[in-house]
Amino acid sequence: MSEKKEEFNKHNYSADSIQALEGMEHVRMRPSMYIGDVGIRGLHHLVYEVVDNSIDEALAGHCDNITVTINEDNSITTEDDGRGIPVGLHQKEGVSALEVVMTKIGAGGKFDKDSYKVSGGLHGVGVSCVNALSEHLRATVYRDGKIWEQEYERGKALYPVKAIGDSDKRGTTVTFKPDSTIFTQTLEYNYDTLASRMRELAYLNKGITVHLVDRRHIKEDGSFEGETFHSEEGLKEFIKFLDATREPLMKDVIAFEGEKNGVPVEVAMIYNTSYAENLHSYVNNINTHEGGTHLSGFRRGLTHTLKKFADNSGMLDKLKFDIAGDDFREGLTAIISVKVQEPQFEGQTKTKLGNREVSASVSQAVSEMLTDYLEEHPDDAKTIVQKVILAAQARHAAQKAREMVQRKTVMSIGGLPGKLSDCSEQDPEICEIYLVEGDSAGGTAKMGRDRAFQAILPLRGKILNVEKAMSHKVFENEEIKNIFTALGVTIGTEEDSKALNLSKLRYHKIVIMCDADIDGSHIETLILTFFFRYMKELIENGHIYIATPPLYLVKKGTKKEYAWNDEERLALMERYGDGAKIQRYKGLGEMNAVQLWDTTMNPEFRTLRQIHIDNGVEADRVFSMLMGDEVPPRREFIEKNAIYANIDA
Ligand code: 0RA
Repeated sequence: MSEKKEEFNKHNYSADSIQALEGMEHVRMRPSMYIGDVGIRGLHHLVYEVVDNSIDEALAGHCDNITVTINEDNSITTEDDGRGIPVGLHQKEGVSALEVVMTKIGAGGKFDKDSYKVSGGLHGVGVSCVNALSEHLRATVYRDGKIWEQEYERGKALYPVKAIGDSDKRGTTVTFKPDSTIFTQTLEYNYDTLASRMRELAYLNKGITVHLVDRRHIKEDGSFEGETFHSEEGLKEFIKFLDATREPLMKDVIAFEGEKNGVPVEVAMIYNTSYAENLHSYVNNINTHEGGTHLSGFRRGLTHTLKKFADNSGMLDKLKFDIAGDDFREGLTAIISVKVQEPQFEGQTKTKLGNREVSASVSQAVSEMLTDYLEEHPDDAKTIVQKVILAAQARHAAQKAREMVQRKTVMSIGGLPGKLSDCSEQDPEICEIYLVEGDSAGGTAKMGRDRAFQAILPLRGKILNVEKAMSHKVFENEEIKNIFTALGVTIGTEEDSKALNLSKLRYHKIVIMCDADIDGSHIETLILTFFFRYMKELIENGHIYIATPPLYLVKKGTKKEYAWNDEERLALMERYGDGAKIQRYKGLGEMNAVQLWDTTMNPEFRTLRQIHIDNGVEADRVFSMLMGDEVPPRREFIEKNAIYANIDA
């Protein structure tokens, strides 16, 4: 009996360790299953994963400071002042708990600190995944008066955990270098990307201090580039940051927090003079792009509460038409953050919360807390109802304009915009459309293109700034109507008046081609803003690109080459030596059709920049800032030319 039991245990133990090994091997074989992708996003994901563990420690009340350092060699160091990962013997595994946490997939949850796990979403896969995907990782734990250390290569421990000194500090430090055989696209960290995540974490978890240090850049005073993020007011300040360039309709941000049926709910919101709805939602600190039950719960609670207020106010008495759900959210910027014990993430990018029960919890919490708030702030209540009435009126006007676009699109089978030079192929998969600034460049592009699969739509000058226009104005705009018709995109279905219908999309590559100067980049941004606000799914599905025309032509005799920036120009001039001639292209119009094809349109040689939304919250802020009323922040931003850093991964 006892013999048998021992054998059973032995067997079990070895099966477990084989599983552990397989787990780590599996991460290396199928990294995308764990971190989404092995491109620039996945690379940054590694940092978020490690930091999430420190945030958990902070949420459990044991840690105040987190420091993330980008080292000179693009390795990352994260430090926290938490309790330190336990280093004692792990009974079941027979090695130190630290080694288990670092080398066993899914071990993080084993030592439950009753925090909110994020299983299923992209985060929460465990720091062991980061270890598996790092060519080297060093874990240092300050605990029980000692400094403990263990190092790993590609997830394998190099030696058992050892004490390397004494210290009265507490905390965990992890330094990892992503594996170049896995992250083959890039190993370089983007400061802005990390900064916006650390800022977001500081707002979502008030009271915690997050330092970001970039040791790759030394400032004039000898210190390193970096920032410290800390928020005392949390979401309230997050809203102020997001809406900094919008004009508020109320004195202060509406904010409340509470718990309903075991679901902690935090909301901050404000109405502004714009017409856009900006709702951002989080579950366990993860941005839920695709929304889900918490967001629908928020919408329901908001609509229900405001409708009740509006009805009771008597302000709706003279209104001739009904108020729709959308009307309550025009000009609304809101952040909703919930914590869910066992979140189920669904959707294409696994960023949609599926837990049914959360919807009622959030809706009830919002109804109760917002009712209290409005009773205490009658001025705000009145302002909101007035805004809602205006929105309802505008919606009726927009409905009419939209029906016009619709009719035109439906009629236009064979009735495409006159300015469109279509391609001859029919298969959207291989078809491309170039949206070109100005008729003259449009003409050159038309001559230079491969008409089999490339279509050209010239756009007249500056297109409408949709950020500042009510939606019926947008749908009435000629250029925008042309874009809808040419692309074959319609809006509005039976259930949802704003839903996009992309089933008849005529081109899978939509390329914005503008001059490589300030005006060109402004127009580019206007067009991107339009796509972001009105056809976001096209960006999300990877259909939107930016063409990159060269800035210079360097010539000597019969030799000539193009340069896309000053660095390349200087290199060419050096190579060509004396007598090299430089032509600067001030616009697409200065290139002839052959040059434009060679440099910018020929798939063999061109570089297209695919637009991604790296961080939806940041993209929202950037577009409202770039296209809003306030000039100084825009100028500063355009001068820094950081837009691509934020929206183009
Ligand atoms: C398991 C148990 C305890 C803390 C941690 C893990 C922990 C993990 C990480 C990862 C980064 N920083 C961290 N800090 C702590 C609790 C141990 C105890 O009860 O003392």
